[in-house]
Amino acid sequence: MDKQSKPFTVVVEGNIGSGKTTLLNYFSKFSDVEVLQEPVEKWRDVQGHNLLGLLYDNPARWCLTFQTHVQLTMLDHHTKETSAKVKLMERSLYSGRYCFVENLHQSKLMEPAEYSVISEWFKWITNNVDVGIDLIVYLRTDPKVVHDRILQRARKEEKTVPLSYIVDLHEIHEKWLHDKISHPVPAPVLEIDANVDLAEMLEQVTLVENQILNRKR
Ligand code: DGT
Repeated sequence: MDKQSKPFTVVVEGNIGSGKTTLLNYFSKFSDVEVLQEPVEKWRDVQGHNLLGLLYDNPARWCLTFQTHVQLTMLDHHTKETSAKVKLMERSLYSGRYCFVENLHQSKLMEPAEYSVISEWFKWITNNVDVGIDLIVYLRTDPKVVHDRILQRARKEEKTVPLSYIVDLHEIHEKWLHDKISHPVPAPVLEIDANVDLAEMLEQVTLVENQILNRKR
């Protein structure tokens, strides 16, 4: 396939700790799939600044800066050219805007003027840049299950994440991708039960592998 053809673009969505990285790692073994992991490491070192750390330490001060940077790194992934047939991305511009920005707005951590600015950027990008996607894989979880996983993996910036934050993010993902009542859903949604342990989740993934890879069989 030449560089200009558009790949079948799949985005993996789900709460923090739902198993997105595990799913992406599984697909990295396929030669015709380009896997784009979420650039958490980039967010931890923006010219020496740990934006993720700043966000969790003082969300009201840093959330606009953080979301602006997330939007840039996601735009980079959406527009990245590839010769692979399938592009598999961890999260997207859409979950940045419809889940995280929305949650910051609803919880009043983000100022209304800041919400308007980031929303205008999002609107401009989606109206003027080809950021279309073909499939959303939604890893569906219970908040308590992922909260336990988050505490267990002990990423230093996340050590004080309260269950209530995970519940809010869960509800916002559900309204968007399961109930489909809050925001536009930009592609068909394939739901996977990600409450089970991650090895078991991968077994379910193998059953729908052809659908994720847009293969006929
Ligand atoms: P996984 O593999 O399902 O366990 O995925 P995680 O938890 O490694 O990745 P993710 O995207 O759920 O979250 C990574 C960290 O970055 C987590 O502390 C939440 C934060 N994060 C990710 N995207 C955004 C965003 O757009 N806004 C905000 N405020 N935080 C975000």
